Amino acid sequence: MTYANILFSSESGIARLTLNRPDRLNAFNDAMHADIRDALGRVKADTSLRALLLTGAGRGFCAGQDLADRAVRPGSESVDIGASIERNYKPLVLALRSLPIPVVCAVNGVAAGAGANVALACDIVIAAKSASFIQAFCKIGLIPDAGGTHFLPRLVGSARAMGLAMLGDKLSAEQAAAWGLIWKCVDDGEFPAAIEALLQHFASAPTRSLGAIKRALQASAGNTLEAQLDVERDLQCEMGYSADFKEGVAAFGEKRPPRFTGK
Ligand code: T3D
Repeated sequence: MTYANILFSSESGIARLTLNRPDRLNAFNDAMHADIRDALGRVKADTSLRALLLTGAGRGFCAGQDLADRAVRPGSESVDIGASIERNYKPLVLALRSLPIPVVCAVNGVAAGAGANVALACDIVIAAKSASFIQAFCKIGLIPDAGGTHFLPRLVGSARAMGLAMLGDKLSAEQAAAWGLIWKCVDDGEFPAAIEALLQHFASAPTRSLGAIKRALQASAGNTLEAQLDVERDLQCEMGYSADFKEGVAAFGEKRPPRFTGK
């Protein structure tokens, strides 16, 4: 499938989506959002997929909303940017969060504004050492969107979330990993191999259990302990009927590596 603003492919259980407007540091515009929506629809519909990679082309990951599309100046007409969030960013974040397969975000360079928060919406975020994260919104009089006010305090605590959001300073990938904002920071030279190894791992993992883990951890953010114990019971019940659970237990007993099918 060919798109104007992203690269998209899917093969051997792995879908790969690359934001592809490198001269604009892969900033989002309406056309790119439409491409992403279409590609994510294909990912959702393809039950053979076992992982999705999201990354950026060129030296940046994503610089957030394309500000060239926001022709506002002092004294000019205002733009309803809430409509843009409703149309583009909210569906994007919800689509990534609800995919039943692991979503790996390979942050290859700067991730700013909504670019940073779309990365944080993914399940496993690995950044190259030269990458960085910038809650750039306050520099232009906005608030973190694309889930930033949800993800930041949960990932790094309210003191760091507040500092990041109110100052808009650049956070290095190393510091982001040290703070627990992301899973890992990897030397630039080792970055492609590390991402590939992770994708190959997920391509032969028990996909249904990973999807259930994702659902359970997301649910925990708003649940009491008792409600969360119920979520765990129900999801574990589902897993108990899965082919991969039977294979996992059999492989353990036979002292061999499991051959998970994702079913
Ligand atoms: O409006 C709505 O829909 C609401 C939703 C809002 C969501 C948001 O994301 S708001 C936040 C928008 N993003 C930003 O404010 C970040 C703006 N960009 C930057 O601050 C810097 O570019 C970076 C810190 C990300 C990177 O800096 P640097 O020095 O590495 O690169 P650069 O030279 O600034 O950028 C390279 C080119 O990309 C440059 O174009 P040029 O001069 O070579 O022709 C620059 O203008 C362009 N670019 C970078 N970011 C954006 C952009 N063009 C359009 N929109 C951008 N966001």
